[in-house]
This record gives sequence, C-alpha cells and structure tokens, in this order.
Amino acid sequence: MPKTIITCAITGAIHTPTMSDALPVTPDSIAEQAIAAAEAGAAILHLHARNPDNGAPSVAPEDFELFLPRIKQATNAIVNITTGGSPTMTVEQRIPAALRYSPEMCSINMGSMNFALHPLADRYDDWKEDWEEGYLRGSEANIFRNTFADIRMVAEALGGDPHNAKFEHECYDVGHLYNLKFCLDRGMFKAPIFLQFVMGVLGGISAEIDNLLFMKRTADKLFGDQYQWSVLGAGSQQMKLAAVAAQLGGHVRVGLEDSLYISRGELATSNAQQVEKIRKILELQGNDVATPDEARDILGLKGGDRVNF
Ligand code: KMH
Ligand code: ZN
Repeated sequence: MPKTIITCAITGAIHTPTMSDALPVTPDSIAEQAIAAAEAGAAILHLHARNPDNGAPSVAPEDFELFLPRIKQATNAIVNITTGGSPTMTVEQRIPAALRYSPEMCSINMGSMNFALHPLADRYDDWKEDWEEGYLRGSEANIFRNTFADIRMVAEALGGDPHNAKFEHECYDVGHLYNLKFCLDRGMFKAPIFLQFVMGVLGGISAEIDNLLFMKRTADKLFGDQYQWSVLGAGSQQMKLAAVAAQLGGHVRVGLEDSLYISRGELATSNAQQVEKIRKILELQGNDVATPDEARDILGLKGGDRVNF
C-alpha cells in the first residue's frame, strides 16, 4: 500500500468567523495553525487568505504575503494556493496570488456549479462581522463559475513554465471527472494528476461511501494508473470518508475549511487537532503517513526551493 498524504485546508472561504472561534482568519492565526498542522503530520497545506481587518475571504496577494514566508521558514510542508478563492469570484480574480508566489501546488476547480452555503446562515442569530450573513445567504443565487475556458486559462497560466504548479483537481461530482478527462486528452495537464473528490457541498455529490466508490470507479476507468486521488468530506462525514479513502489507497484532506468539527456536535479546537485525529486513525488501520518529501515524489512536484515566497 503506498503512503497516505494528508492535506490540511486551513481556512477556506466557506466558514465565517461567527461559526467557530478556532477558525483562523488573521494572518498570525493562519500561519500558526498551518505550522501546527504540518507538525502534526500534514504534508500539504491548502491555503486561502482572509481580509486581516474583518476575516472575509480574500484573494489579494498582499494578504497571502502576511503568512506564506512564515510557513515556509517554519516547515517543509508543500504549500498549495487556492485558485478557487471564494465561490462569488471570477477566475481572473482568483489566480493572482498563485501567479505571484508560484507555489508547488494550486487548486483548480473542474466545473461550474451551484455552491450553496445559505442553509448555514439559519443556524446563527448574532454575527461577529457584518459581511457574514449576506455572504452566506447570497450564495443561494450564485453560480461558482469554472467553464472550460476558465479551466484552460488556469491550466495555461500556472501549469507550464515558469510556474510548473501541480494541480489539486477539485471534482465535486462525477461529471467533473469527465471534464478533466476531456482536458487531459487535449494535453492541458501532466500525469500523474491529483484528484480531490469534494463530497458534501450543496450543489455537488453528497458525502456517502457509495458515491465515493462510484467516483473512484469512474476515475479508474478514465485515468487508469495515471492519477492519485484524495477525498474531502465536507461537514460531518469528513473523518469517515477520509478513513475509507485511505483503506482504498487514496489520500485524505482534513482542515477547518471543510469541517469545523472534531466529532459529532463538538467543534475542533484547531486544524492540528483534526490532523492528529486522522493521523491516529490512519496509523491504527495500517496506513503509513507520507512526509512532505515523500508526497513530492508521489505527486511529481517541482520542489520547495522553486517557489516565489
Ligand atoms: N472549499 C472546498 C469545498 C478551492 O480552494 O479551489 C473546495 C476548495 C476550492 O478548496
Ligand atoms: Zn480551498
């Protein structure tokens, strides 16, 4: 069985400050939690930025600057910069940070979709920041736009020289695997590709083991031995789907971007706590956890010395 790569997605753009005091939304807390997650066993850190004044999702390169060098100095972990930003933004708005900092990896979203967060808003009455409720409720009418032209633009901008970033292909449904196959056949991406099965977003496939098996069977059919895969279960199914994925030879993603909880009804105290939990589960079920350098080998990355931060 190959080693299992743990990705930790530190803050994202789904959850808002009211939902958990543990969600890192300041540059210091993003840096500290990312470093602790790496120390706990995460080989890859998937990073979004936040507006330092109010914790709103940000794609401004200068907001990434406030934590990227700190993380690089303190860890050997692979930095993966989002090009998903937040579902309300266009792809042109979402890629400048990746272009500026040239990370080893960045995400790429493999299809347009509803990306609905509005049911979350019904759970809270008092908001810490004035942007939160409108942001969540507005998602009911929003489309997360990732057309084939958008995908090609990100692939061309970041996949080849000078950046040579490896993509985390965010696939929120089975159709996104077919979108990726179409692009791969046209030479847009280099093998091995790294799939992230994103399960449990309202608008995408639900977080059920049966669906995971279907995603995996479809990927086997489309990509043969040319791919690595990982699972992100959004919300309550995070740990269960990660455990099953690793048993099937896949990699895992945890982190407060995807779930704020450590167990049913109990908020996680940090990203590192989730990494520690999945690491323990992996070790108990006989999966060896990959170091960052082992993850670089598995995914064919350019190396941590070839980033621009
Ligand atoms: N927020 C996740 C559901 C991205 O950053 O490109 C998907 C994600 C997208 O991580
Ligand atoms: Zn993300």
